[in-house]
Amino acid sequence: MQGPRRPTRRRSPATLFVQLFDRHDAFSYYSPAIATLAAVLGRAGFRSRLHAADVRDPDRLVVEAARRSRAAVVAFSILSPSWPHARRLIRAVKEGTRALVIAGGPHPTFCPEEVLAQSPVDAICLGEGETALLELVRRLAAGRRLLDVRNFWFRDPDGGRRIVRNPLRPLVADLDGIPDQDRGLFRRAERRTGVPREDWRMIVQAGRGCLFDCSFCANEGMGALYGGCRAFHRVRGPARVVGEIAALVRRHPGREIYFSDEVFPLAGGWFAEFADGMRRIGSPRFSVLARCEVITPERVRRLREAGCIRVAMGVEHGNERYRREMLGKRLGDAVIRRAFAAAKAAGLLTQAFCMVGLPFETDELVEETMRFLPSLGPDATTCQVFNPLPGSRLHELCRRRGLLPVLEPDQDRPDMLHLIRHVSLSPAKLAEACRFFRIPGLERAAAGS
Ligand code: B12
Ligand code: SF4
Repeated sequence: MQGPRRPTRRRSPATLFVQLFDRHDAFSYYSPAIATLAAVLGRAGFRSRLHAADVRDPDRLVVEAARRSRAAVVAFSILSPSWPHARRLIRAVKEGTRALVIAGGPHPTFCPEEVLAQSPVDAICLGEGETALLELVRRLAAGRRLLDVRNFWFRDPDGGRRIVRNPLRPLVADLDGIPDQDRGLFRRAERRTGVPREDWRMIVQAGRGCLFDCSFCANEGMGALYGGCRAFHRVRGPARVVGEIAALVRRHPGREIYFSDEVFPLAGGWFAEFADGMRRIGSPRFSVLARCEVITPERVRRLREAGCIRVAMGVEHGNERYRREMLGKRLGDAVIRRAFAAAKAAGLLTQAFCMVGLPFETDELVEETMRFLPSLGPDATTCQVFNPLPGSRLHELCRRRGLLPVLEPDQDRPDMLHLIRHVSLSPAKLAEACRFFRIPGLERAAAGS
């Protein structure tokens, strides 16, 4: 490859990870992917640094960070909503440094051609990154050829149009072999940006993937890469998960652990072993995400005993038929009501997720969501304006039906908001729903969509 400096014998090449975030968005900032990849590199003796790039920061800050850290590799982890922001920064780093610029995460995985066409990135990583990135950095340190590292697609090093598309390597078979996240990497960045997001560093995962196939979610796209959602879905050993939590709780006593598994494994022997382990370490506070179908009075009782204080469940929409047919969520109103009632009866706080501004939604359908969600009596409701996610069936539907937002380079939205075109929903109703569900900062944008 052209560009990166040859590493010296004494110092291994440093990787500067770039975390894209929006300090006004509560969902932003901490990336378990970066913390995991940095831990893998660290265990092998390679240094990592972090630059937290707020959407409003001037581009030169990332260039200065790359120069300051003498990074041989500048690595972006990109979710689709932050792609417009990422590609600007990639361009700046390519123009301002000689580092090898790479990108991974859901967006490069689902839109590899677009990422290569719309930015001067040197290489992108598709799918899981642990072993691929480690091999890339090892080869760079040894001054060896990079172009055939599996999972990576490389831009032609001779500056031509050719792309080297390497095949995927197998999935990590044993998640327990992956080291715990390097959460300390985020500490310095937090000080610099002044964003106190200590809590977000408590994200733990029991596993990867999910066995359902909702049409708005990228889970199916990830499964498709690896021969199906079943193959992609893996869980860590319960003892390993409890061990990570015990270490976190020792360091940050009293803080809440967030399981980010989209469907926490509540059934069978896995959960029984996990719950025993959690009780042994004093049942530290944690929260989970769950599907309503798997909630039973017995399971939520055991969850509560294990230390769980909150369960969040995706309701998504107030109209059962729309939920089933458009969103691919075969979940009846009665099942949802039972799940919320059972969780409350067990003494858990409940959180409901839903969306507005969905494809072909009407004012009446949005009103149904505004009626149904409060009727469940959740302790919190998190509503989002629908974002068509590459990797999901609904993104494909929006593309085919001409509903995708057109984002020209000069229209990059700093707020990472990508509203689709609506054919049957009035801007006034969308704005009203944003006010109703207190979606910060979005009602003005929705009214103008
Ligand atoms: C934890 C999580 C979060 C966390 C952390 C977000 C973050 N910045 O990482 C929080 C709660 C903050 C969050 C927020 C959001 N999230 Co989220 N989140 C997840 C979740 C549940 C797990 C991701 C994770 O950490 N996995 C563990 C790590 C180790 O694996 P990984 O992320 O898959 O990364 C691997 C590879 O992708 C690769 N990789 C990743 N980055 C890089 C970089 C390099 C250089 C390389 C080589 C490799 C590489 O290697 C990693 C290890 O194998 C996934 C769902 C899922 N099951 O994947 C959704 C998911 C990533 N989120 C998603 C979305 C859309 C969001 C939000 C936009 C939601 C919203 N509307 O507000 C926000 C965006 C916030 C932001 N701008 O960062 C989508 C992304 C889809 C897409 N096409 O981009 C997903 C896939 C869920 C979905 N519904 O489809 N999220
Ligand atoms: S939305 Fe949740 S339950 Fe549905 S497919 Fe995605 S991860 Fe699975």
